[in-house]
Amino acid sequence: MKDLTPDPTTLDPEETMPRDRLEALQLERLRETLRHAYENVATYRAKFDAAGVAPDDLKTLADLAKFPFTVKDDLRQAYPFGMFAVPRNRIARIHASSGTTGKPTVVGYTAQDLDHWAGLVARCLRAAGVRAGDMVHNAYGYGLFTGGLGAHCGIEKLGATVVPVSGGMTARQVQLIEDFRPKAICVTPSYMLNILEEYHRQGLDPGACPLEVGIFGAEPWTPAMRAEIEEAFDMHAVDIYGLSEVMGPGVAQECVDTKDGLHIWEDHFLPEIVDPGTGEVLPDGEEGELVFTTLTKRGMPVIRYRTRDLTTLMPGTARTHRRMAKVTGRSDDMIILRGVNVFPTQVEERVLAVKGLAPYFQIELVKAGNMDAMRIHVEGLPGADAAACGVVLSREIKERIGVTCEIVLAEPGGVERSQGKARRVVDNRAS
Ligand code: DLL
Repeated sequence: MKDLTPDPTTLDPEETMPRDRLEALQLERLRETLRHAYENVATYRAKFDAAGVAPDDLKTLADLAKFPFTVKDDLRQAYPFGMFAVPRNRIARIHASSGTTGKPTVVGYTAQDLDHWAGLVARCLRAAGVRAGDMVHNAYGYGLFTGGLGAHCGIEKLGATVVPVSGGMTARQVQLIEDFRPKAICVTPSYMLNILEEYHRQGLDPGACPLEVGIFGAEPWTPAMRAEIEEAFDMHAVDIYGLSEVMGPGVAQECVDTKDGLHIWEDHFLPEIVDPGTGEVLPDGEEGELVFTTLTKRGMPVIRYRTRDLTTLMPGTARTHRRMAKVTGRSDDMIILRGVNVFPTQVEERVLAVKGLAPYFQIELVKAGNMDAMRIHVEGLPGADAAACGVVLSREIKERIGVTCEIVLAEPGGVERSQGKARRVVDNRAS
């Protein structure tokens, strides 16, 4: 793999700002954001009033802990535009996340918000080793999902060439990669495995593909998955994180030269880690739920937004901004099986560790009498003894995760393939 370390002189000055200056900037922006939200959004005004706090009560960054949290349900209650902090006609673009039930969560951006967003995604791409003039294949879905357009505008902002492919039509994705010869790809890691399978199907060598780096996000993925992709394609695989409520892709990015967690762009987003049960703020280094306050968004600022994503904050390395560890999972995706907490990422690690199993899996939850049970659907690789691999997987899961599960071996191609964000868990307990 090539050394893609960016030229340090091309970084934004904010990326390497000394901590004291960064924190002074955060405080100034935070004060302004609290005022803007309180004065223009009924939900924030009501919440602050009920908690007995006002924007002027914030004297230090630590004072943020006095302010109430915002949760997804607050955004749903305000559907569609109640969280906007500027008149509707100043909103330049709307995105929405589908949500599994009920109404989508709507987010809005002013022209300036869009400009910041593009600049931050450009920053992410540069940290991943992409430079002006490089070509980037963008396979994140276009539309209301923030992935496609979010990455698109960042690629353009960096001065790179964007190929706006969107998701799906995997055979065509491979053809375009082979014919256009992009240096980088933006896509979910699970869909990259689909692309890998298509390379094999077409009899092409993925190791000889033109890609040098993949910017993978929108779902949790493990170091084992990084190794799988890097080895198969002979390319770097780095992590990009974000969520629509806070902006979209580009809230945090892993640097290609260190691959040691994701730098959160702290000049625009203030992270906290809280105990998911009590809401108490936890010190850096402890795992908990990630909470974000935006520092520059005007269209739809969010104050102490509970992401449900579980991670740990760590000091900066390649940048002065703090890092977050790879997301373990969402608290809503946690499976509790006979008292043991299980995340799909733990299953992913175990499936990828068994040589002879294909890197696809799906977890099915079922009822066995009164108890919940977990089935794991997997496939053997061509020529492997799938049954023996299944026995190894079941033993590994028992030993390393501490739960008993049933392994269901599917025919090659039998496990559902990701079309974007992988559906890792199917809950059939009610049926
Ligand atoms: O998934 C934004 C995005 C697009 C990020 C493309 C990166 C690349 P939502 O659809 O609102 O936005 O989903 C946000 O996806 O709260 C996490 O649970 C999960 N997620 C996003 N990035 C990562 C990541 C986009 N790198 C939700 N690792 C978040 C783990 C991630 N989970």
